[in-house]
Amino acid sequence: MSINDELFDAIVFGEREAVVEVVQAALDNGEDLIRLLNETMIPALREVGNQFSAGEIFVPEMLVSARAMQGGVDIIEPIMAQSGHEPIAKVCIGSVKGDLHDIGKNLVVMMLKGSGFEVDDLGVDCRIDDYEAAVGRGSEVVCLSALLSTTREAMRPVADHFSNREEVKIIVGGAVITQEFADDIGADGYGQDASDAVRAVRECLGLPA
Ligand code: B1M
Repeated sequence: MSINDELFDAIVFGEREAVVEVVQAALDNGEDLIRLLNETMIPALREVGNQFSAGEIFVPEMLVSARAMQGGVDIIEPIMAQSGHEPIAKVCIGSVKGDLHDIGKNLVVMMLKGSGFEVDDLGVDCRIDDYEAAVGRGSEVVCLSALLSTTREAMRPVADHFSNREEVKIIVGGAVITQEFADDIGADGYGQDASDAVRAVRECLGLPA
């Protein structure tokens, strides 16, 4: 069994210790961790989602897989987050009100930090007040993440709240978000995945790609 198959199965079956072991070994061997993340770890969680949709597994199994995945992300995060430069700008990010999914958001945090931004991570189930407080702490960009069709509408009041403040930019993303939706709620940008989120943040601040 290849290291990729082993890691894929360990996430699907929720074996956190095995995930940690394989990712640590990959790190020690100097493997490309971003590739491992994109080509093995994220597809493994997609498979978990497919099994959930098909009624083959239920929320507890999804949760165990998510914890196993996070075990691997926790190893990758500090390596990716080292940018070694003065922060380009401060941004905040949170999963919107009612949304408890945070793995994708954590990957966006990782990529933003690795690209030189200071990130105020607000966690999950964030209200307008949480974003407002982060802007008060100096965030120039408010990043919103949503994974559920039922929670994406929670982005709209946040975008409305900041709509007449030119200095605060709004970037949205997550599996249920599209460019059309971003335009519809008046967001300043949309990121399709974690690296595209960095592109969108840079663009809304007028920074070169
Ligand atoms: Co949930 N869940 N879940 N879940 N879960 C999904 C999202 C689902 C698609 C599964 C399915 O049905 N196939 C489905 C949503 C359907 C829909 O609304 N369209 C779903 C559901 C229904 C639910 C519950 C309602 C289930 C229930 O209770 N009956 C419930 C809701 C809880 C809540 O939030 N209130 C629920 C709960 C959970 C767990 C807690 C068990 C767990 C989350 C644990 C955690 O996050 N700590 C969980 C999981 C693990 C999933 C799946 C399997 C995996 C999500 C994930 O982490 N993906 C998911 C199925 C799937 O994704 N196919 C599913 C990997 C991650 C790297 O991708 O988060 O998309 P993603 O992030 C990407 C991009 O979206 C983007 O970049 C990331 C990296 O590329 N991105 C941004 C994200 N944020 C961004 C912000 C940006 C830009 C890009 O700019 C600001």
